[in-house]
Amino acid sequence: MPLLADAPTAPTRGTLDAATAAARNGDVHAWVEAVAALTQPRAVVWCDGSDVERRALVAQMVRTGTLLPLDPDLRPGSYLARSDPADVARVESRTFICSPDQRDAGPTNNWREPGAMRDELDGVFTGAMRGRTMYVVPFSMGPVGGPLSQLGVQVTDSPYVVVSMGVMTRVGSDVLDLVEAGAPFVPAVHSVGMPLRDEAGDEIDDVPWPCSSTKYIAHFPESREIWSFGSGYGGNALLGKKCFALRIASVMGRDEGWLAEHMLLVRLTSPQGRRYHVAAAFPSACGKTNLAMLRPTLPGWTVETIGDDIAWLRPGPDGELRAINPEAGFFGVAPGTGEATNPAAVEMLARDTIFTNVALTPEGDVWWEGLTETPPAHLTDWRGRPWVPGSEEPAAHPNSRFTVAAERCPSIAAGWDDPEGVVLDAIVFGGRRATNVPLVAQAESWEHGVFMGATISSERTAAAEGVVGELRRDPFAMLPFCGYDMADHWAHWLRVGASLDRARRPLVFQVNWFRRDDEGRFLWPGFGENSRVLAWIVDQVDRARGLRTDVGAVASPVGLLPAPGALETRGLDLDDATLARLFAVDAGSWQLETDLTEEFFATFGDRVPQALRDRLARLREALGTPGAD
Ligand code: GTP
Ligand code: SPV
Ligand code: MN
Repeated sequence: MPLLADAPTAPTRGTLDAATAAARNGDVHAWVEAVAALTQPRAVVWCDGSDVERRALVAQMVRTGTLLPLDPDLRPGSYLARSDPADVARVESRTFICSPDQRDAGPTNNWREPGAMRDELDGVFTGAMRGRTMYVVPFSMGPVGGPLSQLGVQVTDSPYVVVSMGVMTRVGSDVLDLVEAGAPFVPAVHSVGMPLRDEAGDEIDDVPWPCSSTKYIAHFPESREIWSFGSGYGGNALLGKKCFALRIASVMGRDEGWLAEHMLLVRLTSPQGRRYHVAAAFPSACGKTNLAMLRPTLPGWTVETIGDDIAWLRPGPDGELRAINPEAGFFGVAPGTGEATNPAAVEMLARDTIFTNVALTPEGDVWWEGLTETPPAHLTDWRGRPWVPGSEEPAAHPNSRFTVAAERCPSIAAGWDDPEGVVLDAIVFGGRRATNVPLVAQAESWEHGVFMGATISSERTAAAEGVVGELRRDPFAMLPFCGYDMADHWAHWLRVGASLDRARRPLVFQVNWFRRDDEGRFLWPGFGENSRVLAWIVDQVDRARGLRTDVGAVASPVGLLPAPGALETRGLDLDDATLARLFAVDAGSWQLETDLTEEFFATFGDRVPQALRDRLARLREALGTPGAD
């Protein structure tokens, strides 16, 4: 027994624990009071999500220089925000999963012991909002009150975040009514971490984009809490998005039998008028928004948008898998968005959009790399500096973004926000791979599909800090977003699949738009031409259902590939050699991939489901032993 004198002194903590206790009791008012006692704002404002409120906040941000109004004739209702140059992307190294047991966070997350993290957060949040207004934002992920929806309340000291949350989620007093009546909610606390008064009460000057060099994006899966400090950037600060709708929701889904995924959702209609719903998971900046808004080049097909980033999937009463887009807007990558690549997005961004870190034209409009082929002769770059064509750095930050309401999307599907969701026919996994991975392959079974998802690797993009282009594993495109052990996530997928009706279970596919030739050029034209791949995917759905009897696929070691002629390539400027390269499966390189997969699996220890180990063994067998021919 330790002597009393040796016992560690209890940490002197402020009121962070009081906030947690109030949230656990479901008392939103006590929670807000406790957060205010901790962060010491000058005022507390309860938001109702109204247009009057939005206009007032926008006007205030125009005065403080946070938002620059664009020319109302060129880009009505639209604004440009320039972030601090050091606050432009998600900070994965400062993102924490604070589960009581480290094993539950798994090897892919930064884990912190919850008590230790609470102590640290208590320190940084104490007085963090001094001199600022604290806004209380009640929001719903999914239609308010829907059977697949969830509620949250975010407090924040950033008007940019309030207005952005109003676009990206359903904010309103109807949500607060539900919460006050006892509906469970996810408590989410956000501060930019730059108080306007010091401890002595002396004033500190504000800046257009306040943030802190100290950052915390902390999640407590057990109490479903989110605490975010120091950043104003999308995924770090709009807490309904990655923090709630993926990290916390994935844990809810694990416990309740559903799935929260980094997926777009589309409805396809064939020339015969048959409708299909497809969900696709690609890592950040790997083409979800583009595929979600695709304008098919194949005659007679239509693609309508349901969601572009997050989908919640839940088994329905008849053994089907239902999906909703829990968001209400799009926070999309600007660079690369142009008339030739994504005309629907260009049309969508014509008005009522907040742009962050794009370039400004002398006329008061926006520009980014890829919007037009020829850049304007003079621009102001994303940091506010003069820019001319040929300048060393890009005019827009590579991770510059637009924030716009889903309703603005010209391809938005009728009933996209149906609270019951849509029934999924196919699930697609993808990544950005210059080599090896074929344009499209179909999984032989649900288990094989889970193996495909579990083993995705992709070249890094600018959506998060890190070296762009570096290859990394990004299982289910959820590496930075799964709130629990990734291998448990795979086991959960196997369980959910087993609970579905076999005949109604979605088919699973893998795609790669990014394979390159020896000169580094993309082999596949991508964008609207991806409709050809989608058409093959849903043709395979028809074949599985006995609606077609022609041969659609041939076996390969890595899955079923389109049979000769089954993928419509007429009208494409694509020779047979290029087509062959798009589907080439090189046994030697794939043997190396399987070695890497084995190493990757080993990092999860015994939590990797046996079904996935079996699939790896089968893949090796199918590839043959290297050298033995
Ligand atoms: P997050 O919002 O970060 O999750 O990204 P996302 O997955 O929605 O990616 P997005 O659709 O915004 O695309 C990112 C980049 O990839 C853009 O610069 C696109 O132009 C480019 N891209 C998208 N689809 C294709 C494609 O089919 N082929 C090629 N070559 N590039 C593509
Ligand atoms: C992503 O990085 O996957 C995004 C942007 O969609 S963010 O909201 O910042 O996560
Ligand atoms: Mn994303």
